[in-house]
Amino acid sequence: MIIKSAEFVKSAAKPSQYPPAILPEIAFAGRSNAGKSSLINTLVNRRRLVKTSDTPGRTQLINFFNINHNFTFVDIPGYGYAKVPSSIKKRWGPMIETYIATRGTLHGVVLIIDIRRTPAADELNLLDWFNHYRIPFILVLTKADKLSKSKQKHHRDLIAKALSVNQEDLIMFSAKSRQGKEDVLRAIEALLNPAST
Ligand SMILES: Nc1nc2c(ncn2[C@@H]2O[C@H](COP(=O)(O)OP(=O)(O)OP(=O)(O)O)[C@@H](O)[C@H]2O)c(=O)[nH]1
Ligand SMILES: [Mg+2]
Repeated sequence: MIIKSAEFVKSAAKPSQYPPAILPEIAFAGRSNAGKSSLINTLVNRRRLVKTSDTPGRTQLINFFNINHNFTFVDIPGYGYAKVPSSIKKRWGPMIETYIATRGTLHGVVLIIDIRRTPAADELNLLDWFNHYRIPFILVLTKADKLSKSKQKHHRDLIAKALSVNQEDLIMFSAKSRQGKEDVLRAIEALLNPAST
């Protein structure tokens, strides 16, 4: 898949603010600071289409991006950052669950996990939602550049066990080295066109 164009469409908190449900959608979810926005920028070859930040919890609304005038990437705010005000934390769960539950054009979710962290209850809860609402998902371990190749494999093994998935289901990725970019694009293409794979 070649990404030729990427444009910000809008930010939304609730369904009445979502753009019209026309194009197929791929959403990017994960813990705050995991590297969701960086992953999207790498995939679309743009340094700053999506704002990234050293301050976790900066992305607090659902952001929609038109890709190739053909489908939509959706940057979902991260969860699990302690310093986010509790009023925002309380909004997060319903905002995300409503999006996942009601967005008929949602073809799949890319769940992004920092390769150095062991997934916790938050990740398992998200996977429960995906299964409950029958949303296909792919799993990406990002910041792989922070570990040696042998440590990458070791951590992939630990994360696979924690999530009860096969190691092959975990794509290793780095926004810095661009390792895994083509693998992620291929997996997204399969989510967009399930019949052709
Ligand atoms: N070394 C390295 N740093 C990364 C990588 N991906 C993201 N980062 C850094 O991690 C920090 C957070 O990245 P973001 O892409 O903003 O993370 P996010 O998941 O969108 O965070 P929120 O929007 O706050 O939920 C930034 O300082 C990035 O530069 C990566 O693959 N390698
Ligand atoms: Mg972000």
